[in-house]
Amino acid sequence: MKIADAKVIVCSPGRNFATLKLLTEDGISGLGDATLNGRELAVASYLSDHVIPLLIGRDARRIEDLWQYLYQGAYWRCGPVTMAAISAVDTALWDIKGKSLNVPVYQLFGGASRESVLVYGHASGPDIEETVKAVADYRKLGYKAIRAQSGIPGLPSTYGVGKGKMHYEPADNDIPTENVWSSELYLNSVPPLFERLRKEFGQELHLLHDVHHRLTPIEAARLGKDLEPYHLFWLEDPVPGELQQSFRLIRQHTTTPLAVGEVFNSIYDCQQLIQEQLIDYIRTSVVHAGGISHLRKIASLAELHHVRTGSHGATDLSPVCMAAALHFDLSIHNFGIQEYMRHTEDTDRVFPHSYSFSDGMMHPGEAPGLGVDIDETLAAKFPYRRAYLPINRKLDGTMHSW
Ligand code: CS2
Ligand code: MG
Repeated sequence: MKIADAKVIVCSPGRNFATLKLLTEDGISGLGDATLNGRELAVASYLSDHVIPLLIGRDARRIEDLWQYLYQGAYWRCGPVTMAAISAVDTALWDIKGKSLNVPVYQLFGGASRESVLVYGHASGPDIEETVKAVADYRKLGYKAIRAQSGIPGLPSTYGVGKGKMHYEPADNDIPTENVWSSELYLNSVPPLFERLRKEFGQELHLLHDVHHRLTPIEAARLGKDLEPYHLFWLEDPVPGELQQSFRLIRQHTTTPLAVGEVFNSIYDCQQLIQEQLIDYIRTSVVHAGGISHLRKIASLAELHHVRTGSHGATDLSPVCMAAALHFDLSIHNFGIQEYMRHTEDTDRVFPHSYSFSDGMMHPGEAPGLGVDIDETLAAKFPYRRAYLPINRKLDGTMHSW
């Protein structure tokens, strides 16, 4: 089953997506998401200029060998561009394998470990009361788990607080928007938000919060401690994740569960975090951490150490990634939760899919392969538009992590 053709489709039905499409000599096609928010064309070029020439004529059934060929063969290991490209190839090959055997991809990984997959969505508002309303709207849709972010009194804008009601798109400009940051103002604003949310919604609803890597370890420890009475499902990305051992300090001070990993590219980025049980949830995604094959290795390491998964699933992860994530989530034992931010209607029309949402849970569907397609004619009507993620500066103008 040789790979006969391959191409990268870049489109922007509401936001930019880069998608790899592989075609075998038997006429089976497979899709992989290659989207790297704000740097989409770098991955498209990596695939078109450096990977596709290596794929033509190779056996599409040898997924692990092709993964190692691209990973070890590049000499230059890891990094978001390389790993998004490898992810796309890996995902497309699993899609082809499922279709060739006429089974949904999750059946290739031991079948379903659960009936459906718990997901969470983002509720946000400019102030606490608007955030309460946004959480209520998500509850009406059936969500059992909701991430809550609120504007910070005294700061004009904050990353993570969406402008619309149900959609959230942080890449908003053809030069980066600038947000202003103050850890002091932020740390004072978050506990009252969750106090209010618990008062309004009781104990049953799962509540999550994303710090977006903006605190120091001791600040994060304070926040985790202050939030303990409100029993968060998790506190996400409390500090920049590069220094894995910095989580030791946070861990010493708080029982609030910790989640990290949306910007990680490989198992080596989270090895210490998992082995020392410094986190509770690993958030690596199919598209940014080496595809389904590599994500399964991360999940296996995590399972040994009682760490569960909680894959990134913001709007910039395409429906192809969403489908792949759901097959992965349904099959592994140590699944925790899946992030699910809805795509625009245009995106859903460009990528028709078999996955579905009902009562706060999702299922990948029973279509062979991933169960997602791309309408190339429609995709061509939405050309690429340069868009960047915002940046963050402290009140005195110093660049800050967001
Ligand atoms: C966020 C995302 O979903 C999340 O948890 O952190 O908004 C993230 O910042 C974007 O996906 C970046 O592309
Ligand atoms: Mg996040």
